[in-house]
Amino acid sequence: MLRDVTISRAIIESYFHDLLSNLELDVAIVGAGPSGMVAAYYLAKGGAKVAIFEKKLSIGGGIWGGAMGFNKIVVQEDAREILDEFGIRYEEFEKGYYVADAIEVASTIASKTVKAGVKIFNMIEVEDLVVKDGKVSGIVINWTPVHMTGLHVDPLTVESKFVVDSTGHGAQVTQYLLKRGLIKNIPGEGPMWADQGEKLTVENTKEVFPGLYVTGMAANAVSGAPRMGPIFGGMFLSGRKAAKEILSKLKV
Ligand code: 48F
Repeated sequence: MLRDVTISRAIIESYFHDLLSNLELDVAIVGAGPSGMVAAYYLAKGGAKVAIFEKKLSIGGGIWGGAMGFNKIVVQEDAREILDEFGIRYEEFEKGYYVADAIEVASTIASKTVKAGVKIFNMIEVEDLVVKDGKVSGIVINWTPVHMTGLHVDPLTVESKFVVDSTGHGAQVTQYLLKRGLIKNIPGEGPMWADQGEKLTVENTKEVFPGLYVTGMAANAVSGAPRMGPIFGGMFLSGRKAAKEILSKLKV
């Protein structure tokens, strides 16, 4: 006979084992959108200990709905090799424009990322950063429902050598530094311009404060670069670039 309490014990022991073993990380990624998951995948492949914290119940960020709910995304030539790396199928619409099924993209990236060794904690919101001696050295986490209900409950912290702000358009994690006067300005993203937005999201992927990287739309929001809509190559390339740079710093 199945015991209800054994089911509970299995979940609690397994979950808290994972949580405890991810309290000290090489890299804490905030946000399980395309840029965050791709960064986590390459970091894990490179041997880093990495976990993603996602405030929503579902992961995937802005991938699922394609554009206007038409669940297809477009990827340009530069990023095609990342679709190949993940084994995502696509069709060439016109030279240099590849179209993929948004559901396959989100589910495949998520699956490969988890199987590469990344633990994804959903329903956990990063509400602040740990900053010591002028360097970001961890994240402050709380259950999303605590924030939603406005309950007065103190958070926990996770220590990490690097934090990656992959929170998308709001650059929510970098905003915590702005609020404290530790960085001067976050101009926010500019109006739509796919070509420039895609180039600049990769260029703007960088360490914006010691220990804090930005990727994807957060990178453009922090630098005032354009949004780009339903083309995703820049998100993937940004995640890969952040992973490469962080891996080389971790080795140093
Ligand atoms: O927005 P999102 O998909 O970020 P991205 O990787 O990709 C942007 C594209 O989806 C699209 C686009 C493509 O051209 O413009 O918008 O830059 O994913 C961001 C994730 O971060 C989570 C949020 O729920 C989403 O899943 N997130 C935001 N703030 C927090 C957070 C937070 N404070 N703590 C944890 N997760």
